[in-house]
Amino acid sequence: MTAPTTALVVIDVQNDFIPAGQLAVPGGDEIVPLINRLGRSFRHVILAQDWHPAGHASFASSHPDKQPFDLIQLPYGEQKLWPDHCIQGTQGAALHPALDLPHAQLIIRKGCNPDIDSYSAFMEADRQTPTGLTGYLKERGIDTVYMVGLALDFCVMFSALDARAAGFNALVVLDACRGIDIDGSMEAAIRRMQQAGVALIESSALDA
Ligand code: VGL
Ligand code: ZN
Repeated sequence: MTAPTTALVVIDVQNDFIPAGQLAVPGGDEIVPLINRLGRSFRHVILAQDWHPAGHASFASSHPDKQPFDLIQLPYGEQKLWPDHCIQGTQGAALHPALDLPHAQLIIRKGCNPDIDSYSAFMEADRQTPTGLTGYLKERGIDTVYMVGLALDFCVMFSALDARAAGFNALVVLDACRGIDIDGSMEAAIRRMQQAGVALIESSALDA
């Protein structure tokens, strides 16, 4: 069992992010058994769930003449556009059926504001609106967060950066993540996380 001051945060392991989903992350389903196993050694498990209303600002379909993966300018800054995904209440937004973490106590749903995206489980893309996760973790006396899930180069990275910014020790378990990897996003994500002091580890380091 890891220390009671540590938590596992499982990011966006949802049907739309696994192969055959609307925004498939290659190999996204391969990490589920490992996440289930890791989860057993954490007292505190938190799930993040991408949870958009239909017509969300991050969907290419919401903008005339735009395609998925185009970049646009929104009031809070640059936004990459995605295929419609993780629409509230749909099967695509549901957690992967093989995810087996019955002791998880909190599900943080994010990206719910129709006008603002939220890759991070801590803070929306306007960088102003907290999800409440920092307060939850602090109230529970947690100082260290391990992160796993999808996608390494988007939601996992931004969650890990925000965990550091909020003063937590942050570790990303690389073999329990998969990335989208567009336009060099994977390499850039690894570099940004290293620069921010996020520890990049393998799950074998947790078995010790
Ligand atoms: C994600 C793109 C759009 C993710 C969510 O979970 O990494 N990526 N929405
Ligand atoms: Zn999304």
